[in-house]
Amino acid sequence: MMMDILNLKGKNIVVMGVANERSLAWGVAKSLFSVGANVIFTYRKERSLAKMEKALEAGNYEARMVVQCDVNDDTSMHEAFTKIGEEVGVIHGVVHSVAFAHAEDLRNDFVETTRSGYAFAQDTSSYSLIAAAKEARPYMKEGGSIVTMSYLGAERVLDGYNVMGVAKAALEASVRYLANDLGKDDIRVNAISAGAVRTLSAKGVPSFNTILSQIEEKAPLKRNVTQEEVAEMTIAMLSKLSSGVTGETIYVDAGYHIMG
Ligand code: 1JT
Repeated sequence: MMMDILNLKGKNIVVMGVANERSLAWGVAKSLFSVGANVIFTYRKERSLAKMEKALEAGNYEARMVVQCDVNDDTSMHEAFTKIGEEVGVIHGVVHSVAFAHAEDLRNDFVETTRSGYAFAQDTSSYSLIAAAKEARPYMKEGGSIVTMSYLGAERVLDGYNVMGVAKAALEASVRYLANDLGKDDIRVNAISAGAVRTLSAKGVPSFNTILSQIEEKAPLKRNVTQEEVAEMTIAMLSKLSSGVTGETIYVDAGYHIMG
């Protein structure tokens, strides 16, 4: 069968960052279910758990495990991955689709960023990948793949992205350093730089409609990308299809980033 070339059937994949059915992480989870992977979810808020349970039920999907995990807390991260590792034995993949910053840090000029707002954005959106890699590593005994979600604001100045841009820059650099460390264990680490997709994160962005129409005008494909397209590239990066790729940032953005 076609999906056998992915080699994801029966593999244990941890998905972090489903807030609702629009989440990029939820798109990845749906694709993982469709190729027969065992999906293990982590969530922070009870509200996210409720939305996820509803989405699982609506799609008739069965999670292998659902575990609470606060990425800002070392103990919580350690306990979550210990629970997962002891239950499933081997972890084959981790999808890190987690970011947060305080609203005022996206609203005010970047120069006004506070020390605490900077630290919070970095801790939640960038350090959390390092912590996830550290905690998952002991259970990734058969090699594996770690994929995180980034955004163009990591390397370009996008009005309003501000402190998140700096956090995504650190995230993409962390992908390279983690790839170097974990390569010896046959663990690959990559980022997907997703084009703008209307998710919960995008909701608080007043200029989001403008961003979407600028992409439609300018991107080579003359359109925006979908949750499914981001999910399918993530599946490719988790799968055997990408076995020679690590430390990379892959753009799923209708080609927008190549334009001047
Ligand atoms: C966060 C937020 C991370 C929004 C995000 C994000 N990654 C992408 N977006 C959407 C976005 C936001 C802005 C933007 C373009 C896209 C909000 C909560 C914190 C984490 O401006 C050019 C601001």
